[in-house]
Amino acid sequence: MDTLGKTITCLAAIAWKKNSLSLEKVEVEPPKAGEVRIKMTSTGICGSDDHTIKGIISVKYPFIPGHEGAGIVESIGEGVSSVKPGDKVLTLAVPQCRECSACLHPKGNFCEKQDLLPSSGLMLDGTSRFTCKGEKIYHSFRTSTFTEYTVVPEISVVKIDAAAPMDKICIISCEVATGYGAAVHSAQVTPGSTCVVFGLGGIGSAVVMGCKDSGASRIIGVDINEEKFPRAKALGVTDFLNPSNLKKPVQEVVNEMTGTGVDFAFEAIGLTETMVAAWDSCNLSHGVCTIIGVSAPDLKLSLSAVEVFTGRTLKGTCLGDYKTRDCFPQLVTAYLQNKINIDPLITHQLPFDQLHKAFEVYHAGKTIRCVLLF
Ligand code: PAD
Ligand code: ZN
Repeated sequence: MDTLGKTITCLAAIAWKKNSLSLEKVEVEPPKAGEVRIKMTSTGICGSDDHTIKGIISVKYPFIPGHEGAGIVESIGEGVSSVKPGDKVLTLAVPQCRECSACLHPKGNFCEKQDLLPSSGLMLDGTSRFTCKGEKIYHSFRTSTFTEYTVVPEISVVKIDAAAPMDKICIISCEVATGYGAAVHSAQVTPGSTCVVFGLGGIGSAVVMGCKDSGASRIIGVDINEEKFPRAKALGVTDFLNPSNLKKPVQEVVNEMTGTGVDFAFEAIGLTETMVAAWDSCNLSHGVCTIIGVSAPDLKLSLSAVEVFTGRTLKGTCLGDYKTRDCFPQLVTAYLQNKINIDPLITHQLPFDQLHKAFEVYHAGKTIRCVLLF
């Protein structure tokens, strides 16, 4: 069927309000200038999607969730030059415009054209490409991957190697870049170092993989769900802590176990109490605490002020600090060349129309990543 220039009616997930997700027939308009319409092939369920559906990350309702996506370009709008119909692509929750202060800074990656903080739910021209039952539907992160077709700005999409296996590769656009990248690129974990990872879900598991690949000698994994421990052990966790079973705060236990606190701590949950615990688990002089988890916008961290001057580093990271369009294709190539093995990070795959089942297994704490296939 020739879809070029036409509105496509297809299946999509819509969050009409907080905690309500339903599969609907939606109309997806053709891409405007500088935009790309993608036929999705796979998308992962990330903790951040759960945050948007629950309203922890503030978004506009009704919207189509999803950001960790892979697909094939169906059509392009006027002026688009970096991708063409038929290209395999990844969607980018943080774009790379290559013009703003973040993109021009050698280390910056939080492009000013991002739509997370704050979220407009609209394309760059201030309009939406989705409607359902006559109502305008908002985008999320300008990616909205829980749909058979989506429209994204050209700066939010990148072409990848044509040999990439589309049923797996979607997780490189968030889980792998974020978690693996937090260890190998943001914190730059050193050989022989000690690490603690708070949260052993999708992102935390990818952090563990990055710590292990960087040669960490001890990796302490912290999670309240012990079902996560066997897989985390296979990825490289050497010691486990379940804070619910401890008689003292988890950071005290980490400090006792390591003697002086860890060299590298990571928070991959999104709770202020675990962010503070990660910070307090770090070696006072040189420990590096990397916050990955996303919390609600009104929350504040409370840290002991006198313990800040001692030399520790507190750092946040978004998508592993990678410049997304420059670096994500390289991560895909690294996977194809067997330099990173992302396969153990995917524990479940389900057809897209079983989205509700996928969220059930996610909420039951059974998954590392569940990938939906179109
Ligand atoms: P997930 O739900 O797969 O994993 C969260 C894990 O935390 C689960 O294993 C839970 O059992 C565990 N957990 C929950 N509460 C506690 C607690 N009190 N103590 C210990 N463990 C606990 O989510 P995810 O791994 O996909 O995402 C994790 C966070 O990372 C989430 O906040 C998400 O928004 C954030 C994220 N950040 C970026 C970024 O670029 N910074 C990208 C993607 C996700
Ligand atoms: Zn994500």
